[in-house]
Amino acid sequence: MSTRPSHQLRAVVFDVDGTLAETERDGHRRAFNLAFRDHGLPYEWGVSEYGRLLAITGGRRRLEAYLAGRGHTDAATLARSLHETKTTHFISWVHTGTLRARPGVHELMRDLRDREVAVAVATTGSRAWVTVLLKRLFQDIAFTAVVTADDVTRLKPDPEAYRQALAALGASPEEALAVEDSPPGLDAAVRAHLPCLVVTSAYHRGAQFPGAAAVLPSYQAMDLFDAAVPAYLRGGVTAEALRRLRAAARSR
Ligand code: XBP
Ligand code: MG
Repeated sequence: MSTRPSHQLRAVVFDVDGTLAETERDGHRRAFNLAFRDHGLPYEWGVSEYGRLLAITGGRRRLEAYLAGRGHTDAATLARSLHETKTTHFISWVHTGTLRARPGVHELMRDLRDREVAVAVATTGSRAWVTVLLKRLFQDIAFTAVVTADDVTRLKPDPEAYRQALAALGASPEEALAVEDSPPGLDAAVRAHLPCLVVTSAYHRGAQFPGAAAVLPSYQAMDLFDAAVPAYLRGGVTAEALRRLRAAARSR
């Protein structure tokens, strides 16, 4: 009789912004501010203000809500145009900037790959820059599925991106694990019934993460990872580990 668990982990679905790299404060925020400048608009998003605006997921929606709040009657059209400019700035910054993957995440992906666990992405960021960033930072990782804002009708915290990723992977929620950094991201994963590991990022350090399977401050040291993640995860994320993660999440 085989001793293998019946449902081993088959896929890990990573969020991008905040989870794979600290892209928001000095990346997207700066690109939005350059777009305001290019379009002759008198706006500049500060670090704290931008943190509050992150509650609105999706750059174009974020812009539109902000512009509507400032009385722009053409907020939707203006947001679309600004977002295109912002995306161009962000892409050139990804190409030339000093953007780095969060310490430890690439190693985690390689471990998963070597264990034949599929690696995928579900993000509310735009495909135009997401593909560039993945290629630049994780060249040796073959992402089995990449679901972006362009592929869904509803952004996180809606579960659609995660559901699409699972469909593309051919995996059930029990066979997958989500990795997120933010409350809307966690909500999206939980609503798609995936257990979710939260690795908090700069903008979400103090947030509450009800329903998370585990919450870590970083991927950095494997010993920290081992200390914070329950022992049953260390032998691989098996069906039993996922069951226990779910039970731990429910008891929070
Ligand atoms: C990320 C987002 C995105 C980025 C900006 O959230 O909401 O809007 O802030 O990228 P998550 P775009 O990490 O939960 O996916 O301008 O391309 O939207
Ligand atoms: Mg995120």
